[in-house]
Amino acid sequence: MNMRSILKLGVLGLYGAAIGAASLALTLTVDVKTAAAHGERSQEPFLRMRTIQWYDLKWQPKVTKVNDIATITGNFHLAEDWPRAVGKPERAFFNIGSPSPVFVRLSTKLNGEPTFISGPLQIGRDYAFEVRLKARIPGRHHMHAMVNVKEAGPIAGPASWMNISGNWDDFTNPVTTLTGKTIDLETFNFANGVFWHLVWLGLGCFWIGYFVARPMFLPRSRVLLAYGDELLLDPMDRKVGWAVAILTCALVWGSYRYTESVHPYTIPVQAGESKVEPLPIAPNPVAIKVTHANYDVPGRALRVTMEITNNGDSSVRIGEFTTAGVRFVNELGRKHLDPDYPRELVATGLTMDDEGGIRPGETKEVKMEAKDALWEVQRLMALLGDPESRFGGLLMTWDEEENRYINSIAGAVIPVFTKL
Ligand SMILES: [Cu+2]
Repeated sequence: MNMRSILKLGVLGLYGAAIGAASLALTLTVDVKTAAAHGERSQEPFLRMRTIQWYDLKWQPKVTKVNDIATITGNFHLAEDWPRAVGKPERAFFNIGSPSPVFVRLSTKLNGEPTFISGPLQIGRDYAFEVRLKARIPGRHHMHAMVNVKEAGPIAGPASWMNISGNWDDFTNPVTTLTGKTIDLETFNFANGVFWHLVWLGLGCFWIGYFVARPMFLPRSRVLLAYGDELLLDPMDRKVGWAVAILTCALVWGSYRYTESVHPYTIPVQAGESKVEPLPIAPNPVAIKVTHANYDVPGRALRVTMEITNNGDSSVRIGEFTTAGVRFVNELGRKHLDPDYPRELVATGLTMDDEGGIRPGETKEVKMEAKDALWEVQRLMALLGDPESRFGGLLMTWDEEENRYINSIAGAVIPVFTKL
């Protein structure tokens, strides 16, 4: 290495140090606020529109005190038009998306069954969920229902703001063990956890440090490759190796013996697979075939042409189109809208070319328009940049007896820049 490159490296190093010092100083002097949302809008539209389709979500109550119980309930449908690019829900886990553990999740039920491990979910079917939460950290939190799908990642549903008041220090999470002892999970064996982290961290650091202090990994590896291991075999290395191996085994064996003597009755953490039957298929006299769809870019409107067949004996009318948690409603849909649903996810611009409804036995072509700035605000129309530009969502219709029918619809979207 010549003088010039040493100088160059030195200057580079100085730059690095200066940037590090500057960012540290900035963090300390500027009042850095924590992020309030999760970037859910940057999740690809096909993930939000054509995988898990959420409906009837409720967050109750929206204001709690530390230690109070809240619930999130609702339903979801697994879209028939599940994208090819997304892993199939053969192993899925229902969860809640929140900014750190602001609530403690006490229980999760899918279709009434306790679900604490992952398992398969069926495409084309529906599930009802109920999550019980205990308020832990005060603040205003954005709480999402969420399904983690293996090979697809977390698929976040709509969120509502939930407020927690009070003091974090007052939080307790008591449980009664099998032997009748009551412990507080918030603080139970905290020091023990820290102790064991330090023990293994210390041993690991010693092990790496010992070999780093001898010739470093790369020179060792080159010697090994060139001359074999004879040259590298130091009697001291062998002794240290044996000592660490014996110490590790002794620590593992001893700590297990000790734990068994202190807690003689334990059960392992449960693994396996949850097997939850989907909700029974509800009778639905409405059949829908999407024949054409386009998105009016300047007008911010999705226009869908559908052939709707009513096989029932009462005429039906469209009231809501919901996608990615955004609910487009007309007057009929608004009548059935939960007033507690987050306002920022409700759009009123749902219209039909003919509001007359579909009579029993009739097959009718309906042109629906869902128009709102939310398409852009929620960045849903980023789907026009995808190699597979398809929309998806749930279309809700009501008959004259106020029965609701839900159809999952999907289709290719063509962008247009003028009204056709
Ligand atoms: Cu959020």
